[in-house]
Amino acid sequence: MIIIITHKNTDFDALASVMAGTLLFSGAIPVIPKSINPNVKAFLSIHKDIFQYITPDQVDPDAVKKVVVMDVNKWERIEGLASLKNRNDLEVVVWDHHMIPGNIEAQQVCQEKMGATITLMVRELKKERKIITPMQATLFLLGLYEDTGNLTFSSTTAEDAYAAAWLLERKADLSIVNAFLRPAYGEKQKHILFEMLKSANRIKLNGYKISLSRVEIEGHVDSLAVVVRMFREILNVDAAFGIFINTSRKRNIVIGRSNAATLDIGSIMKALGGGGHPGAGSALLKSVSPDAVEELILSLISGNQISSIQISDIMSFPVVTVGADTTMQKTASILRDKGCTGVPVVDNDVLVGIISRRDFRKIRKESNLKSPVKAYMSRNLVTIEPGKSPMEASRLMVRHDVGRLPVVEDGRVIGIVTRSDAMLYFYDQLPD
Ligand SMILES: [Mn+2]
Repeated sequence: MIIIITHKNTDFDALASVMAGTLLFSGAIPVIPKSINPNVKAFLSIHKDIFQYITPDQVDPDAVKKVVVMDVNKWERIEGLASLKNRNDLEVVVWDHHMIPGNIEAQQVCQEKMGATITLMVRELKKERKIITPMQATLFLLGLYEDTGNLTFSSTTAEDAYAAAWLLERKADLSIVNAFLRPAYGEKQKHILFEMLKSANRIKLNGYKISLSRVEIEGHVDSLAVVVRMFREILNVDAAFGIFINTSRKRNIVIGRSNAATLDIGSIMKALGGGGHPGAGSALLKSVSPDAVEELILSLISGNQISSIQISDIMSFPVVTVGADTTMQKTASILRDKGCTGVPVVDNDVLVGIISRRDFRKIRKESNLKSPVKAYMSRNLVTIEPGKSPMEASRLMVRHDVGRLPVVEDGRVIGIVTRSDAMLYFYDQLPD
């Protein structure tokens, strides 16, 4: 007997990969845990006849000769089939898009960094020229869109998008996808969201706008990640964290969501003993006070682990400057020689203005070129400190409509950050 299994709290990617597996491993029986995501539960309640499967308690472990593991590589996350772990005559195959090390030892592993495991399965289905039904295409697309946030998470690869196109060609139904990806958001969740909004604080840290909120919850609540996502969207911050305090169980669940490519929630949660993706993650903290949890999160964000890149790392220096009494003519030739579009103007080493090519438009006649630069420079100074983040720099540039920011430390100009420095930084950050 060949079985295809996946992780507890089965999501669409896991379910889709198991079902895709049945097309690739003929005769293999899909096994779906009893604990599944609320959205997946809703989907299966309608599609049970089409996507048939058995639960782990219906499997006779001794009869299993081969097991195909989807979307996971850790035994702890498998429900009810722990005894398979110790079988040394078992053939094991793992398909996974998470690159974290696991403990399921397999003879055959297909582990690649992708937005979703189903993308790896689609590659195989394509290769073997399998024909899939529109229903299957719909489920596979649900998995792909859920794990990639409709192809927007930074973990999304080009192959994910090609796989989505392939599934759409095979008539994946987007209205079904939309209906089931819509979060399970009910009265309980609404109540928690309102509580979160009441106790929300907004902090600026390391150039990011952050909001944290603590809420006490009773028992188990589904879809807290959805609540935190809505919370972040409503407050329009770069990252939001919900600390859900369960006093009766003496534990705190921390869920984070980030919209800033450079603020990796997954790595913050990993530091707290949990995990996740750059955009979303969670951790479970037992017997740690909510105060301590909050402090930990803030120190991780402000600490160097996350945004280790500071303005001083991307700025250009030494800076070309001109004195306030330099003539416009001389300034023009400096700009030309150095290939800059603007330079800071200093008076006795103190920054007094900025002169850019744009300011030369104010020149009306030839004789104006003899005037000192201070007559034409912009005195509206927007500067940045070397310890700030590139994110903060881009915000300042947008807000003040300037293309360069002198980097000032103790009143002295020590460098300059231009729009292109910031651009290069953000493009370098994109995962490959
Ligand atoms: Mn997945």
